[in-house]
Amino acid sequence: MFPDQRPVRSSRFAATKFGSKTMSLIKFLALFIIAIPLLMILRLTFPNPSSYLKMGFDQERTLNRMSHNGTLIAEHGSADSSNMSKDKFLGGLLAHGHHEGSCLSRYQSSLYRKTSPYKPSSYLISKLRSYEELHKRCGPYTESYNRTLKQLQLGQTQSISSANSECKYVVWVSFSGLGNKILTIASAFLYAILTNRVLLVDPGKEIHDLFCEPFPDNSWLLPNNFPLKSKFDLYEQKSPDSYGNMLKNNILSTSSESLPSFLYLHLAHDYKDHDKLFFCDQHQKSFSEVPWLIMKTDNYFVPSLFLSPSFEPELIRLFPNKSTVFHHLGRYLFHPTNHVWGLITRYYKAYLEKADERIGIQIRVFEIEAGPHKHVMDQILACTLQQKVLPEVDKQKTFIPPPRTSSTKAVLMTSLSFGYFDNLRTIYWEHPTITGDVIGVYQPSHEEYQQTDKKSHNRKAWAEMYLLSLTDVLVTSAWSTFGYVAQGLGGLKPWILYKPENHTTPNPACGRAKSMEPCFHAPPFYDCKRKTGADTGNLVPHVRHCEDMSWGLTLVDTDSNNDL
Ligand SMILES: Nc1nc2c(ncn2[C@@H]2O[C@H](COP(=O)(O)OP(=O)(O)O)[C@@H](O)[C@H]2O)c(=O)[nH]1
Ligand SMILES: [Mg+2]
Repeated sequence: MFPDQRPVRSSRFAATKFGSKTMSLIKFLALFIIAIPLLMILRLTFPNPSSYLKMGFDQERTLNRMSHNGTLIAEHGSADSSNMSKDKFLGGLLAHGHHEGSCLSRYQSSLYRKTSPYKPSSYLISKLRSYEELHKRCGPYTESYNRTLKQLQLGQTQSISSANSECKYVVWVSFSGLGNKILTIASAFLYAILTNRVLLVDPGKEIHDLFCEPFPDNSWLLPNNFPLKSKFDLYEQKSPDSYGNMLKNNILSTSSESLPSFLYLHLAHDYKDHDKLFFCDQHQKSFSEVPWLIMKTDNYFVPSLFLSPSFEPELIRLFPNKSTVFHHLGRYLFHPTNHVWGLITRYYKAYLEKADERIGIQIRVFEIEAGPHKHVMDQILACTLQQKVLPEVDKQKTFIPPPRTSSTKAVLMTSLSFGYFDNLRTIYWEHPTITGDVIGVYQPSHEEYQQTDKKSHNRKAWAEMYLLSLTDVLVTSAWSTFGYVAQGLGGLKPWILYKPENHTTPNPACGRAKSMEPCFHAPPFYDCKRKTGADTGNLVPHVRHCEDMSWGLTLVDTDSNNDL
């Protein structure tokens, strides 16, 4: 201790003793002066403080309860809450600059999902940011949009040299089931990125009700007064405006000197050989300057883009892990609106959150007769028991004392019918499991049949796909795009229930998917270079045939480090 410190301390002491009431008053005034501007700033930043505080409280509660990799998060959530806040933008995938309250799911999804082990590449992130810039510049009602629209309204045919519009578009036409819609929007978006086009989405009856706007500064929805909109429903395989039919009828040849202002691309499951030339580089080049491409598809056509020599290098830079295309694009594009987010979070908190393990079972039956079918129920049991997704029950005993290590498993079943769920739930209620595990079985809805035009039906379908994607282990049905969406968003390689033939349970009942990627159900089998038929599932190691559909194509990773 230095001698000159002592007087200072004693004088401080004297000051404390001196007029303590006066000091308190000064402190109070100082605090008051500091607090007023602070309160004003808070008030301006969060106009509704009660909702903000409540949101923070809810998030904290979720953090404290959620389990990651089977272990409960620390009571105060400190380690994982920093992890979570770091991942709020999904490793840079999501842009800053959105209004959070208008789309709670965008930044709250990280509270319900495990952090993805698959990181988006920095190249993908930079491409998304530059796409957002392009969309801002060219989106609906911008000057560029209005100018490009004029060409369409005048029905102009333009010379290739004068084409070069500043903004070019791919218009996605609403078509098919919700699962297909989600997969095809992602495909069209990737195509837009690869070709420097702007994606505009036909809102149909439900898009705006189900999904938040994905891009920060301008809408992705095609304006209602778009001149060709009334034709969308009429577009089909035989449409004379389609690229395939124009080629076939020699109205448009690849060496054509002039370009139409728009082309209809028919890429639906019933498309013909001329339509499939879309996937050939020389044809891509021929319509690269057409300002408006109108696309109708029910197919996840991404795997075939990887077979194009002009797209492939860019695709591999964007997705070094090839099987993560839908995983990243899906998480970037599809954020449930607040209404659907309510369906998801209430259900999750009520039935799934507290379990040690969450198991999703998605049952989609492509039979004409209404279910439930015995061969399907047998298949569900054979698959889940043989693959140890669920424990066996002991039908002889009425009670087995649970061992110390027993866990609770929440099974989320989704299906149009009630019967499969009712059956499984009854089995685990009436009998104890041999492991002592306690199994809860839950099904959010049973809508009986597809009701594409009904708002509440579509909301439930989207909520259920999303809920399935929040599970730890997933069982899906072959051929189902509903299941593909769940596996892709969740980053899960599901057990696939193989498609039953002749009302018979398949043997084996299911198999593990090689990839979390969706399957392209109707790919072309054509070698564009040699102009001859080819098995496109056998050309490169990362484009293979799907497990659930032998002629389909899917992306797989070939490196062992991606085998997560
Ligand atoms: N809520 C709900 N709807 C379903 C379910 N399965 C099928 N649907 C409805 O039927 C439609 C089927 O089309 P899609 O999503 O393309 O799935 P896919 O037919 O299995 O490929 C869904 O979009 C829903 O409208 C289900 O498990 N739950
Ligand atoms: Mg479908």
